[in-house]
Amino acid sequence: MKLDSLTLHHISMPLVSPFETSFGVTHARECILVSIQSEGLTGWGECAVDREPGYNYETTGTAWHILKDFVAPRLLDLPITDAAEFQTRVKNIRGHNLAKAGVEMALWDLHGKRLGKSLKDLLGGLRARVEVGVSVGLQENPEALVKRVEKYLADGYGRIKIKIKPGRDVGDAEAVRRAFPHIPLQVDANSAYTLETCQVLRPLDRLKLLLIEQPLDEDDLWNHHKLQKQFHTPICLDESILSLQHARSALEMDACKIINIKPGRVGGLSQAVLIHDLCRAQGIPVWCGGMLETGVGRAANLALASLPGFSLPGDISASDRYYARDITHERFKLDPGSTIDVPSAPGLGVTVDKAALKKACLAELRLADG
Ligand code: OSB
Ligand code: MG
Repeated sequence: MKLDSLTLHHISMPLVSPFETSFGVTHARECILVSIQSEGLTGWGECAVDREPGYNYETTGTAWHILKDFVAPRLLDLPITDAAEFQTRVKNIRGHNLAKAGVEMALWDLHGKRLGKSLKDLLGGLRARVEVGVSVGLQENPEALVKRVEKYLADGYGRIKIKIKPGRDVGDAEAVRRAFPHIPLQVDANSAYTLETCQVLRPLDRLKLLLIEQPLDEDDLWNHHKLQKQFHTPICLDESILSLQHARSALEMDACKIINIKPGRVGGLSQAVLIHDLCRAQGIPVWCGGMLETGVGRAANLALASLPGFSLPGDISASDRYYARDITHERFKLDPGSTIDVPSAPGLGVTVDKAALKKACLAELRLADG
């Protein structure tokens, strides 16, 4: 199909409460939504970047530049059919996975709308609803954390993840475990440790955690291997896995026992599916991570998590855990059994609320051929 235009929407979405990790505090989520217009249809995608390069090197600023100056020109001058062709077109743009993934998502949405098929069906998803958990940011102190966890459990979340950082790790995890001896619990360090400073985490091995997520630097696969030998608890990689090849290497060197798959981080849903397939073939559990997405990105995460290898609950919480007003008309709600329904309408299965978009918009740029 020939694309008529591609529009970038830089938006800022206030969170219902600040989200603190080892790399900083987020009060409002900034990201870039991409809309693609073609043959009377519009496809939407979300670049899960943030204002600051805390999670990885990409920001709303870098994504804007890469999309405007390099990705859009490769799409607008020639017709394009699908995600595979998109990946070929952008192959000589190194890195910038979050930026690319947002455009790929918009193409998937468009493709689904043209065929009248949901993204879940296009990707080969099997489940109509997926099991989810909640990611809890760092709180003032362990007591406040226990209170916050108690509230999410009361809301119906069946799996809790807490963020940790040096000085706020074993004490926090022990407090939650003491208060709730039997809940499925995991921790996420977002690369805040080294192999040396990680030794303080040894007591975590007695807390029956599901996993320890990304303790070391993203480029430190070999030390994750050494660390995994020291811990019984599975190490799960997030930031380290940017491609199918990274996943292969990590598994081959036993750098982890579980992989967190985020479509943005790996450059798109097509790569995410390939990593899922690899892990499934090797019996490695995967789960769908989150980046505080709006309803657009959340819809894609739900579709991805409906694939059969996603055997652990995803970081895909209900809309009200993030935003008082989301960017989509549809709001995702938590159902019994700690599940959320996977959208079944064509494409992503969500519609963008134009008034909400206008309110959240910081900048908009429409790019067309010629
Ligand atoms: O490391 O998984 C992470 C949010 C932003 C950036 C990185 C991460 C997270 C989360 C929140 O943990 C997951 C979510 O609920 O979207
Ligand atoms: Mg993580």
